[in-house]
Amino acid sequence: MVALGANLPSAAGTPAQTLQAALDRLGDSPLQVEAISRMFATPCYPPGAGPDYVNAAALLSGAQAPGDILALLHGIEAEFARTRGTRWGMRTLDLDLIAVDDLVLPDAETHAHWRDLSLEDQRRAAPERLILPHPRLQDRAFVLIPLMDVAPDWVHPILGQSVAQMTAALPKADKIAVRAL
Ligand code: A4P
Ligand code: MG
Repeated sequence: MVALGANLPSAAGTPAQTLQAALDRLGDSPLQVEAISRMFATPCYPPGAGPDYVNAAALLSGAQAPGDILALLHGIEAEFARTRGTRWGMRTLDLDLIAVDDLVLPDAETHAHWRDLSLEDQRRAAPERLILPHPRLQDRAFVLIPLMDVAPDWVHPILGQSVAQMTAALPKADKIAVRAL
């Protein structure tokens, strides 16, 4: 499962056009695109850090190792001129690997560390190793609502909750702020 996000125009066009172009690139990659969500307009998190985002999710299949999938995603980000400046800064394209089946990487203890980080520490620290599932997935309407279109029944291997259950647990205000384009 991959989450796509953009809040700045790129050479491919508007954020929605950039996400479509990135999905086309995934279609040309060694991975198979099994399902694509609708696109959603979502308020920037944290509020005030930049323009609103367009977010989407895709379900892919393939035999690649998780690290190779992330490298492929980073390669596509680079093609769309994503530069890494501030953490949570504005971006032309962000591709996050949300989960690979029910894999937990690198281990449950490290996962708990990243999941439980205070907001302050989240701003300061970014993991150098691949963490799966993505440690913030359960908190984010802009990830979960697109995932509802492609994998509502996927169950988080640590939290034991499905995408549908995690979505139901989000604050109502977060959910109504996410609008299908
Ligand atoms: N990394 C470790 N695990 C993963 C994973 N599962 N998926 C590493 C992707 N990357 C992973 O990521 C930082 C480091 O985490 C990398 O070295 C990577 O190898 P990054 O993509 O360089 O930095 P980032 O995108 O700023 O961090 P991250 O964690 O992807 O940011 P977030 O937390 O996803 O925030 N608001 C709205 N409405 N919609 C959005 O899409 N996105 C962000 C980005 C902020 N606000 C947003 C949105
Ligand atoms: Mg990212």
